[in-house]
Amino acid sequence: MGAVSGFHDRPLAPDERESLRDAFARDGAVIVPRRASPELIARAVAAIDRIAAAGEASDRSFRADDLLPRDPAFRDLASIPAVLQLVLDLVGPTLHLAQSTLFRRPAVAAAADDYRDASPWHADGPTPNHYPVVDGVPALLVVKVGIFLGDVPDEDAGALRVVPGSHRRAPGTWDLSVPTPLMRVAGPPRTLAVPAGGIIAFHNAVWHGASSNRRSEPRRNVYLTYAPLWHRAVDRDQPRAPDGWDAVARVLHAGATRPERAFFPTADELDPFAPWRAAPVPAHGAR
Ligand SMILES: O=C(O)CCC(=O)C(=O)O
Repeated sequence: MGAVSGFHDRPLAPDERESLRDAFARDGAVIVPRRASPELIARAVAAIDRIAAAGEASDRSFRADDLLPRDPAFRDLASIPAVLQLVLDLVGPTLHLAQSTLFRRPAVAAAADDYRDASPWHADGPTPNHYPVVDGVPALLVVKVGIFLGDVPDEDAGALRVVPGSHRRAPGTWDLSVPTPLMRVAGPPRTLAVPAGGIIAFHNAVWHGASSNRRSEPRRNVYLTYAPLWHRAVDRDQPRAPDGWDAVARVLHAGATRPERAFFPTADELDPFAPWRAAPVPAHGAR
């Protein structure tokens, strides 16, 4: 999970693209060899502090979603060429942000009872059904990109930790009944230390977590979840069809309903198209 060389405006060279793709396939997480410049970091930090101060007491850990409308700095962070190159290589030719989230995590005891103070080990995606399993392994549906706006050298600073290779284990092989399920998953965790502006990309199925920040400086970062266009947004409402539209028109208008945690349309919601479809929609996990 290699070294960082250069700021965010420098695209990846072809050999960097290839080695990142290989490392991502093997480990399920990579450090992108670019970082946000000090100028972009300063703007993003100012935006996060402003939003956090308006939203909650500053000694609490803080989270906000749907970032792009909130500040141009978030739009710049979401448009980093190296990240777009990597995500397009991994996810396919169309993209949107299914979710964007900021964290501001100060080191205070007051935050210790707050889930945002730390993130327990987990894999991302719909709960409890998970993303589909294809050929025995969880499909790559989204790539989550964490951009850290200060130095995060170790666990004391709240560094992201991953279990490399855990994205290649199907949900049925996870043992959630033990206190440290990761130990039954794939292998030992790895701490991803990054410099200020550092960028980490990871697979939806890779096990990850982060400990509390025990340093004096808050850990500020954003997580950007890049997904194919058909994947639903998780942090903002789908458009709603007016009452009275028929089922086909409602689905065409981006979904008739938005059940809680609906990451993609369910088979039920696609039913209106059944009469015109050549073959039934396969169930999740089916070949
Ligand atoms: O706290 C963190 O940095 C990790 C956040 C996380 O695991 C998540 O958003 O899925």
